[in-house]
Amino acid sequence: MTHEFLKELGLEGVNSGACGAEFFEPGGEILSSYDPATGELIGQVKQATREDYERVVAEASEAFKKWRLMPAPKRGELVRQAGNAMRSKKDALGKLVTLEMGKLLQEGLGEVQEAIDIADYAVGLSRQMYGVTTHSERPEHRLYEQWHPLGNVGVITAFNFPIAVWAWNAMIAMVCGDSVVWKPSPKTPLIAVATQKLLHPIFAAEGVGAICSLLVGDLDNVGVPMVNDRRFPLISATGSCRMGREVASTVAGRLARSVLELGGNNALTVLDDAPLDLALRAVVFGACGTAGQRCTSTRRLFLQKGIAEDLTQKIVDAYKQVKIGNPLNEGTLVGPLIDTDAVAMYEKAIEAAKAQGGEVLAGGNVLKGEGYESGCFVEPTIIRATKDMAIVKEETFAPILYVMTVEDLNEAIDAQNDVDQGLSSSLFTVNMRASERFLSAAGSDCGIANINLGTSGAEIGLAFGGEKDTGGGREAGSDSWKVYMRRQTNTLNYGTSLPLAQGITFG
Ligand code: UN1
Repeated sequence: MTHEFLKELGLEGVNSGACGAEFFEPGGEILSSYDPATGELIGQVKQATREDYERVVAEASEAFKKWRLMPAPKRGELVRQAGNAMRSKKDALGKLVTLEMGKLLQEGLGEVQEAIDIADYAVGLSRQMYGVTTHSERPEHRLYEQWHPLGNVGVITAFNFPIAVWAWNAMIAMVCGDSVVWKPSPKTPLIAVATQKLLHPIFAAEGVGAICSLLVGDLDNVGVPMVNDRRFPLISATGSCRMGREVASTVAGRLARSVLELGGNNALTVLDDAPLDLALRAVVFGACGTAGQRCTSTRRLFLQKGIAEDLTQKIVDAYKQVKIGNPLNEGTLVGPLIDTDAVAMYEKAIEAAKAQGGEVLAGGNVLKGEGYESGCFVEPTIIRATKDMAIVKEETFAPILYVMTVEDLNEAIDAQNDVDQGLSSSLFTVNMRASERFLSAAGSDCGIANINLGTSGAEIGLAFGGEKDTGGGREAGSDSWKVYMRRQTNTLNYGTSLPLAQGITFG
């Protein structure tokens, strides 16, 4: 099938996957990108070699020297143009996200909107990167702190949010005065190339194209060198806990910073008093949305015993209505998984759940036949489970929901927190004491804790990220920007003597 919007995005033939000061022809192997819904080839990208990596990083480092001196609001002006460029191509970019990644068109468009939102946020931020001043204990001295650009930021993104998570990092890092080198997932290279083609000219026109760089390439040529490279004072990586552990230890080994956004095993709890219609919709969106491939997808459901049977039945009934198919088609609610490896993990998790005593209440099958030839479609699945089952504590990047019954909120909080990951969590209740308890220091241990809405679909205005094995990183809004800058404490003596701090007299 030919897709007109690919041309609109400048994707044709074999696209270059290397861009520093400008796009150039890299020397690596050709990477093919397939539509997970149909198995059809969408496009191809020529990957970067180790030499291409060197060229781009050298150019990014050079561009940083100029970019860091540009006044932050001026940098914000270019980021404003970047946001507008994405706005002008929202439709085409959203369709490409859907085509290449497999999420619904509504979600593809929503993801591009999230990238636009963070660009808008970054523009305002470019005038608000405040440092504090305070009173010196010494006479005629002034104390203040400044935030300076940090350097090159390596941004390693996952397939599931192929543009928004890059934008969370890139838009903020850019107004902070950093160079951004993007290593996208090899599963979604085209959206990265299209975004780069769209935004790079804005920076190139100012002679700083390489502050917005791209390297499509494998681990050996790009990923591993980047994580080890002292020219990157910050690596921001999204992906599995296993990947995150390697990034964390390597980056820490060279005493640099990492921002990690790793696995989640997000729980939603519904108490007896909860608004059940809201809970039902939140559960279905949270567990089935993006075919369960969000870091924030709902994976565990704790139901208080009074409503457990009834709500479980309603969710099972709702799952029967969910239309599985091509995500570009209207009416589809669940698209494909990213590839057949993901399907294999789905099957493995269901087998494990059954072996550990779980009971499949809905779904559980890989779909075959017309419309499902790519082999990537699976039924969203509900499994009645117990909280001590080992599989319940693992993240499987697929639409599998484990349902468990609890006595009360305390039991739910304990069970919810009794996993390695700590990204997102939700409680449904109208009881003020219960909600405050859930949000208290003795409540949810996650980076995100919601009341009466689902675990996924966070806004960009506050920080996004999680605790424990989720990696501890924070991206997007609030004061997440600080990690992209270096803090300098300044003490200034405008007097004629040299008093020492702490009252010390010397000589
Ligand atoms: C992710 O899955 O990596 O909160 C990011 C959400 C989205 C971002 C998810 N705004 O579900």
